[in-house]
Amino acid sequence: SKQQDSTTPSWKKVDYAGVYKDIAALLEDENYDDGSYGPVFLRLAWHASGTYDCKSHTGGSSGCTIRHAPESEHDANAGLEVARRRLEPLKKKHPNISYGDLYTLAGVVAVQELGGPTVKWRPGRVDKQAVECTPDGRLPDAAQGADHVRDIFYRMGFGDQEIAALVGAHALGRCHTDRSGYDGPWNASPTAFTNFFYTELLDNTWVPKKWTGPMQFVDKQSGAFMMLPADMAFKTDPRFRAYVERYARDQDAFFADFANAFAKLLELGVSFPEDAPLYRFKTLD
Ligand code: DDH
Repeated sequence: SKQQDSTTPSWKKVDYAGVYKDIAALLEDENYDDGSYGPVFLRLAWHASGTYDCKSHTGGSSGCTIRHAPESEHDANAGLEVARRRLEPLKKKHPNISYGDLYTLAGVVAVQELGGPTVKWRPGRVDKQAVECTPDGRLPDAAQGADHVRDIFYRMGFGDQEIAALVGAHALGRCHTDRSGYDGPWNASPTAFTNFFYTELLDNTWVPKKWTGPMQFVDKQSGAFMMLPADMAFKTDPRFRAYVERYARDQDAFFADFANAFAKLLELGVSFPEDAPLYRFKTLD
């Protein structure tokens, strides 16, 4: 009834399994990148969430300020308008979903539909206005090493094992010279969620790329795959490396730890309604 409709919070009026399916239907496009929007959807979900500061309790996916300038224009977010534009028709189709819920759910869909683990997810984020944008500099700088990576992720409230698991997302997608300035994919199957970030990191000899672009590494043998300076920290730092060795050996351990750390990332700083259900969505087939 009308009465019920006006008292029901908007997050309860959304068919989230339906949104999941609609996002999944947007993943494939043979003319885009390696054929899937999954990697850039995942990067959007992560950058929407990774601004969290556990001391001031600011940032995170809750307000979804990543869609507003100036946060949308921070260097780290270059190229994410591609993902936002692709998802926009779903905001029209499901007007009661918040952007924070839509973008984080897109990350879950990407992980699951590209062959990764099931990721628990809850709705109920409430969008905020541009005045609440987070300051620049909260996301990691790819040019730096282990100390910087720890500073950034400890600020979100993560420990070394969780950080090492999260960076395994770099099995997916690629770097774009017109976005970050870096170039190339991390492995030969950038649209499959695997533990290849760890196996490639350990199995290859990585040498500085000879070019005029920013300092990055390429595999010595083929020159086809890349690592960021910040990625190399997971090979050179002994405490990170212990997890890298485990995840390279044991994909199930990686999937389990990634699923937990990624679900936590998407919830940083969010105060969910008490009755928000926890979803475990089924993959499409
Ligand atoms: Fe990342 N990432 N990321 N990343 N990331 C880039 C691409 C992708 C760093 C830098 C870059 C995570 C952690 C880190 C994904 C997911 C995740 C690019 C290239 C840079 C640079 C962007 C471009 O040119 O298009 C750094 C530094 C870190 C770190 O210090 C740990 C995490 C935690 C995740 C996650 O999802 C949990 C994905 C996916 C991509 C590929 C995007 C695409 O369009 O393809």
